[in-house]
Amino acid sequence: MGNIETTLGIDLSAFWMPFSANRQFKHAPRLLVGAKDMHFTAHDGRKVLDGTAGLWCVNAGHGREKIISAAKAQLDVLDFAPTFQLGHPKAFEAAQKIAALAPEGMDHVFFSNSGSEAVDSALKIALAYHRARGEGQRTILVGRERGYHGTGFGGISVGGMTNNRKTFGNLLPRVDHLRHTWDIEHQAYSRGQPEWGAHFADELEQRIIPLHDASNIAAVIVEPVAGSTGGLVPPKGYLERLRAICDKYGILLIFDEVITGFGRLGKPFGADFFGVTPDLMSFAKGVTNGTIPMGGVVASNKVYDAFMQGPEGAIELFHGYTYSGHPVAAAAAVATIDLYREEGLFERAAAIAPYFEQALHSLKGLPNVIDIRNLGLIGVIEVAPRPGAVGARAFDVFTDCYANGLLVRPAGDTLAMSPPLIVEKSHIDEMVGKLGAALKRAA
Ligand code: PXG
Repeated sequence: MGNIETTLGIDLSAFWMPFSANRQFKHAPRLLVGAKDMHFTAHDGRKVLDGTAGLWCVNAGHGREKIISAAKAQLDVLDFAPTFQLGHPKAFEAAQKIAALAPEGMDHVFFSNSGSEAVDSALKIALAYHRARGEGQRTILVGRERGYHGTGFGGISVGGMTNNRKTFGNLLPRVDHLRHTWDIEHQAYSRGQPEWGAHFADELEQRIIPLHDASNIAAVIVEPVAGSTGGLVPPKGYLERLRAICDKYGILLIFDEVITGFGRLGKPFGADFFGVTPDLMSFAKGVTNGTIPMGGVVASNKVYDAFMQGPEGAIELFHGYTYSGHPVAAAAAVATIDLYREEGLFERAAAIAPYFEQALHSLKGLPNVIDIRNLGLIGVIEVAPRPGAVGARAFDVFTDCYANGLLVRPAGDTLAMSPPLIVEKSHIDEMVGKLGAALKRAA
């Protein structure tokens, strides 16, 4: 520990790191001090290939001049302005850009500062929507096992990741969960969407609705592709069925697009990729290319219009954040979305996805690999857990890759890759080569 601290002249003790083994990290730190395009620079000057776009957010690659200069220019003009009963131009411009990118009929954007706040905002909008329409008894929120919706109390309640939930209980009182959509027996090594498993959506109509009655259910929230839990790709037809059942019973469908938004699947949103339009979409991460925190909710016109009733002077939604539509974040979002379009990065992701898929699946047959899943620029390798030590093998692969100049993301016994959309074939070859070598060593 002394080495890095002496080299960099910093003390690591004060920062209580999120989702991290603090003591282990502080004994063997991995510090990143710079980044450009596809690479981080580690504290010792080594280049580390960013196989994960940071945490699934730096979709245009690091250090993009256009975004950085837009944020700097905004700071010079207007560092902060409230958006409660006041406004500033960039927030409106950013909302307009996001709405233009979103599926048809989804023209309104509520801003938060993170994905967790985006999810909690979406859940609150769903509850308030039903109340505004005189169906205030619709308060049940339905999530899914292995879902990740951030770490707010709403998000962990509808989420389905055990470690995130067990300590904090199920704090929303009225929540249920669909089962997750992964089944190794029928789906292992699917390339893209599994053929089998659309029927998992029927649980909504066959178990959840009969149990609670549809008249009490506000919304169903799912990630189009479950990201953090290990890239669970929806079976063909699954999301379509969820949409149809929600429509039949007046239940709102929320897509949590925090990972799938802004080009990860080669389209603006997962909704576009799958051709299924939700009522609400939460987003974050790629909206500013990770430069400045920002998240939000895109609402369908149906939802928004339900609020725009009654006296004009009435506040329609008692919800918001000091930094909703922060000028610097809004400026970064505008520049980011322009950059995605100018460089055709979503199309680029779609074009290189088949190469990525082919490369990933070449790892089949390596020691302990039990499944490989992919869609767009999401790729996940699942390894068998070591007996009595869940996650240890994947963590070893992660540290081995890092030591050899590649960043991958371990979660349980999966290793996720989600490179920036500027990734080249040579980067993909390097990623798969280094990961393969680490997998062999991690036996
Ligand atoms: N929804 C989804 C689908 C997410 O993936 C959030 C909400 C929460 O976003 P914030 O900005 O509050 O963190 C996320 C976040 C990983 C990893 O390793 C994934 C996330 C965050 C950190 C790590 O998979 N996703």
